[in-house]
Amino acid sequence: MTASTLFPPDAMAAYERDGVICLRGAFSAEWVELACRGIEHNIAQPSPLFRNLGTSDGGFLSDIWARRYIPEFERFCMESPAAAIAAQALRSNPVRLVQDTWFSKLPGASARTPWHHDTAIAGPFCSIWVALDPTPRDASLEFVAGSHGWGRTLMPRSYFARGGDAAERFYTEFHGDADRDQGPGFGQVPDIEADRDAYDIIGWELQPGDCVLFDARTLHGAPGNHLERPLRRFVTRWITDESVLAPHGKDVIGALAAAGLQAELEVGKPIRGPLFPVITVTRPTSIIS
Ligand SMILES: O=C(O)CCC(=O)C(=O)O
Repeated sequence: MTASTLFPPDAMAAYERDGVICLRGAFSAEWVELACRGIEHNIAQPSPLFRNLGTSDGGFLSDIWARRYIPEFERFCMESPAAAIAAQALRSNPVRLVQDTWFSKLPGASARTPWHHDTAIAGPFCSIWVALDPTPRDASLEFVAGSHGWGRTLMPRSYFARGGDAAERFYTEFHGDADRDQGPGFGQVPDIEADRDAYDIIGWELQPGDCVLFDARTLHGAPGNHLERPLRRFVTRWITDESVLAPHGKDVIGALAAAGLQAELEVGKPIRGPLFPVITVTRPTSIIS
C-alpha cells in the first residue's frame, strides 16, 4: 500500500473541508502499547519540558520532544504509520517531524484544554492525536469544523487572563504571546463554550489506536476527564520543507534554549536541524478502514 491509498475514500476531501478527520484503527495495539510504555518511562525520566498542566483538582501531565531519549517514542515516531498519514495529509513525501508530545489527563482533572489553534508555524502543519485509552465523546479532543480556513491567528482567551498557572505559561511559550500587538489578522479565540451551538463543533468517541488528524490551524480544545481512569494521548506534529517559523512563534526559540535544546530556528526561515528530522515514507503501512 502506498501513501496515496492510505486514507478511506473522501477522507482527504473531509480533511480539507473540516480541517480534521478521524482515522479508525490507524495504529495497531502494538503501537498503542509502545506509546503507553514510553509514557511510563518518560514519567520516571522527565525532561526539563515535562509539565503538570493541571490545576489543584487533578493532574494533566505532558512532556515534549522526549523521543530524543525515550526509545519507545523514537520508534513510534520513526516507524509507526504516523509519517505516512502525515505525508498524505500534507501531500508531501518526505515530511518533517516537528514535535512529539503526549498528554495524560488524570482522574479529577476537570479543567478544559482551552480552545486554541497551533500557529507558531506558517505553512503546511498537521497533528496526529492518537487515543491510547477508550475515550468517550464527552472527554475527547473536539474541533470547530472549518476554522482552519478562517485566515486568522487567534490566541486562547485564557492567555489574556494571565493567571500564571502552568498551563497558561506552557501555551504562551509554545503558541506566541497574546499581549504583544500582533497587528491585523490576530485576535482572541471567541468564547466558544459560552455559545457552543453557534459553532460546528465536531469530535469522536475513540478507541485505543484511533486517531484524529488535524490541520494545526483548526481550533481545538478538550473537556476535562470525568472518568476514574487516566486518559492518555500521544501526538506527533508534522510539517514540510516549505513550513517556516511564524513571527509570533519566536518565543519558541527561547523556550527551547531554556530547556537546553539545540534548535536552528529563525523567524521566517524553514525549520531544519536534527530536532526536526525528515522522514521519507517508503514502506507499506497499516490498513485504515
Ligand atoms: O489532548 C489535549 O488535551 C490537548 C491536545 C492539543 O491541544 C494538541 O495536541 O494540539
